[in-house]
Order: sequence, then C-alpha cells, then structure tokens
Amino acid sequence: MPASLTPLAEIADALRSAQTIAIAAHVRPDGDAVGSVMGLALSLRAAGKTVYALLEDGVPLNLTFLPETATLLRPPYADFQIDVAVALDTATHERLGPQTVAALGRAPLLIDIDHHPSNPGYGHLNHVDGTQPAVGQIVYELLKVGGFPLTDAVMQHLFSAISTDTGSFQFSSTTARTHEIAGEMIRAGLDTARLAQLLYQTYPARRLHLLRSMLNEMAFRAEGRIASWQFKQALMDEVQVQPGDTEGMIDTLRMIDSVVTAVIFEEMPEGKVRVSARSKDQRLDVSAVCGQFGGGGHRMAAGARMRGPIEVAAETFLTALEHEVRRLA
Ligand SMILES: [Mn+2]
Repeated sequence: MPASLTPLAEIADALRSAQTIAIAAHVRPDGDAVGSVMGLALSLRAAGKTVYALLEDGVPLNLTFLPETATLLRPPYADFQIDVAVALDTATHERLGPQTVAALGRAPLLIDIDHHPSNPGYGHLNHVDGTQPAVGQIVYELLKVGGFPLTDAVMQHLFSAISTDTGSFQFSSTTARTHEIAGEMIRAGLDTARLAQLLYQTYPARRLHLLRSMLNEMAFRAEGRIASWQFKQALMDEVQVQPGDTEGMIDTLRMIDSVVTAVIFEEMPEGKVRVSARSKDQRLDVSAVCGQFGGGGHRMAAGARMRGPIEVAAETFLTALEHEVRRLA
C-alpha cells in the first residue's frame, strides 16, 4: 500500500481518540470543499467532539443555504487548541491559505484526505485517492467505516460535495459507488431534488449577466475544439461579482459539440490571472498543460495561476493547449 493511502479505519481511530478537531479545505472553496468540511465537522460534532471548521476565504454565497455554514470560521482565528487537524480536498499544504496552515499547525497530528493525484501527502496520515470523484465521497466512506453519525445535515453537505464535483453525476470520475451512495442517502430520507434546486436552479441574476457576457465574448481556436473566455475586472465590478457566482460556468463552454477543452481566464488582484481548464477527451490531460505553468489538478479539470496581463497569459496558455489538442489528430 502506498504511504499516501492510510486506511480510513486508521483515520477514523485517530478522529475517535481526539476530543478537539479542526477541519479545513482550500482557498476559494467550492462545493466539495465546503461540503466535505461541514459534512465531517457536523458528524464529529454529533459524536460529541468539539470541531472548528476553517475556511481561509469563508463560505461562497451560493452555498450559504447548507446547514450550519454560519459556524464556519474565517481568519483571524481565535487562539483555540486542537488535538487533530484535518485538511480536505487540498492538493498542496499552502493552498489551505497561510492563516489556516498556521491554525492547523497547532495540532500534533495533521490528516490529509484528498482526491487530487498531485497531492504529495503533506500530512502525518494521508489518504490521497485519485480514483475518487469527490472528497465528499471519501468522507462518506470514512464516516461509515468509523460508525460516525450520518445525520440529514451531514448528508446534505456530502451530497452537495459529490454532486458539484461530479457535474451532477455526469463526469467520467463518477462511479457505480457514487450512485450507490446517492441511493443510500435517498433511502435514508435525504431530499436530493430540493438540494439540486438550491444548487443549480437558484442562481442570482448576476450570474446570468455574467453568462450573457461570456456567450458574447467566448473565443474559439483549433477548429472550434478549444473554447475560452477572458473574465475581466471591469465586468466583475459592473456585476459586483460574489464568490461562487462563476462555479460551473465553464461547463457551458464545454457543452458545445466541437469543443474538447474549455478554459476560463480570470483577472485577479496584483496582476495575476487565474486559469481554469476542463477536458472532454480522456486523451487530453489539462493538468499536464496547467503543470507547465506551475498549476495542476485532475486530468479532466485543472487550474493554474499566471502573470498578467490577461491577454498575454491567455495567448501563452492557449498556444500550449493548442499544441496538445493538435496531437490528438
Ligand atoms: Mn474536490
């Protein structure tokens, strides 16, 4: 067994022996980050533990409907002490954010649970399984193995984590087990239709405004196999964009029949550019292209940060991507 695959039973034992636990996930949290952290936190709280749930950037607005998200902490953190720290869905230690790294560092034991294959295993115990579609799915298995409570609130979080990271059970990472877990949750009484409506059919008008701009401005190359969009600061200001507004928007670019890869470039503070890339063809590994620019992620979904200006970053990245796309023939 690889050193980065500590059995979930062993991790469950470590959590059971702890009384005070901190759980965190990556900066700019998505559905899997929030859902995994809160799913694990609420279960351990139901088991009588004191649990601090930490997110360096707080909860994105689109996920505040989920139970108890108001109990998530963001910096500056109080001076609490912890027995065990857990990092979820976070490919590198630094991606937790500096203040969260410091807070988790107060524990003598760090547990790293993730599904990014590039995760080096920066914890004392590591469970990195790149075959899992969402960390929410790993946490579900962990709770079952450990016999921890699977309350309705816990399931709401874990279902949201799994649903968002699999594109509503559509991506190739989705397994039979993913559907079985959803089935187990429905059998236990979870209202998945309500969750789907709150996750995917409750968008603020801002998001549709962004979508309209994206559809007007999207660009194609390599005979329509690459679709991209530059999301600029002027539009963010105009729409007063909020965290979470753009989650999943890249999937609209990917819907086009000719497209095999979609990319969104986003202007960030300090002249940086965030790159989000998706692949629709198993042969095209976008994490490798992102890796050329210091980024990483999954084969079919990856990201990087580049130096601006955005037009230059986009041209540089798309040239490298086009090179890979043309090798597919
Ligand atoms: Mn994830």
